[in-house]
Amino acid sequence: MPEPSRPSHPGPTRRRLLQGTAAVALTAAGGLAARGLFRPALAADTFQRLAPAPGTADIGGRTVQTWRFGDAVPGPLIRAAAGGTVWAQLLNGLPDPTTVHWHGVRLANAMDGAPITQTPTPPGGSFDYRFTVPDPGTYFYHSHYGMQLDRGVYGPLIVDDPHEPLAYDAEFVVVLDDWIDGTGTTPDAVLARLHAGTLNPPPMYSNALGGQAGHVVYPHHLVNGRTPAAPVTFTASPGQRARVRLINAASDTAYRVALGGHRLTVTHTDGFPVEHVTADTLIIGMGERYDVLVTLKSGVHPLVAEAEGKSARAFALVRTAPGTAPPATVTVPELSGDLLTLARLSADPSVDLPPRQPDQTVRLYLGSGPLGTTWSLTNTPVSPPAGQLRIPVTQGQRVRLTFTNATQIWHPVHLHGHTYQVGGAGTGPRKDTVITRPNETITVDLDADNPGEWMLHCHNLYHSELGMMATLGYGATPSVRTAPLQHTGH
Ligand SMILES: [Cu+2]
Repeated sequence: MPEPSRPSHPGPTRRRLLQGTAAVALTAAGGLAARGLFRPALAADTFQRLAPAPGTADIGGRTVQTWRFGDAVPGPLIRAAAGGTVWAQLLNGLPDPTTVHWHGVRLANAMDGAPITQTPTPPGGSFDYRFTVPDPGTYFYHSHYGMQLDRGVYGPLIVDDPHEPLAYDAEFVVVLDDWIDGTGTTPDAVLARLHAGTLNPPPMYSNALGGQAGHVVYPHHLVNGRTPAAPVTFTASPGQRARVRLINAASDTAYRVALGGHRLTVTHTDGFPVEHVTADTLIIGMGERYDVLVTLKSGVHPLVAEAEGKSARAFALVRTAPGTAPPATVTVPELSGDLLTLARLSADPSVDLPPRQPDQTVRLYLGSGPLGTTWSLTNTPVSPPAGQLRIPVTQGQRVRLTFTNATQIWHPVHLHGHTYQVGGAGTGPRKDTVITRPNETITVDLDADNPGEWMLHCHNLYHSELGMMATLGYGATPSVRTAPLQHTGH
């Protein structure tokens, strides 16, 4: 089992949570918003029934046929307190097998919902996920089977800190997604074309990630399941401080996020606190999360998430006063303002890894086959080995991984069950998903303290399904049942 929860010492910039009450409201539009002085839910344990099934979803302006949890996209908000237990009962109503992965959570290996550590639950079958959530933060859950994530099989997961050091009045949970399912094609059909080399090469729009932006031209980009045609509205009062929890649940799109007329104070990434830094805008890759604080001005403000390098946008509104809402096409100067970079982020000292030299360094290379029809994550820059790479580690080791991107497109590299520190102990942020740009090498350190077999993969779902994945496993050989990783063709 994982170590107990990390200590949460309030830093000098933190304030005790003010006393008060809050009502977490699910708006009619499907948005997740809070009103009034915010106090996190402190129920230690939570139960949720998750019943993924085919059906329709109203994404704002159009209804699509898709696969999703419940009757809406995203799935239900699951909320627990750190140290508590999440019990989620999966009832598979899909025509394919499925699993539920708890992205970013340092949980017991058997509960990870990866198809390598559990037999995917067949159609009509059920599976009980029951695990402790040790670390507070912003997470999400999603199917880890085939292309189901890029349909709509995902939802937000918030782990509250019983000793929350931040003070804020409102909370907005903002789930971003690129949407193509039910619009005349499916993610599986797009994947098949990418694999066959018949997908048009991605346009090379200028973007801050370098190289190609993504492969898929999505007809819609969503905030909490809504297109810009019928956006979610988050409500609060002027002068209130809102905590915005940003989750990128997309499969092939990074978003550049800004709130018109406001600066963002970045407090967390991937659930873990960072030393506070302000910026006008930030880029969030697939699988990443950012928490930001904003002190809200009076008015109706555009919350925009530009699809980086794709000339499209997701859009929502933040309303603190009566008035006319800005159109979805409104110019937001912050988008071209002060952009947060990874180099500006450092972990809050309370979550720094202890100083230590790595016991083992593993150099990894992100590569691609001809025309991007296959993708790889290997330990050699040439002639990828046959089969999937398994990285053996020993419990108690400090492990250093380097990711060298030898492709023309960026990759968000995600490790299950662990939160590494970018740049090594005492330097960058703690993260479980890190953007690696073309020709860039990113170094991360982790403590091998959670035994099992864990997936390490690109969180571009098209890349991971076409081979850009490996496993990090404890011991010389797998100690648990493992299965082939790929499920293309479903
Ligand atoms: Cu990738």
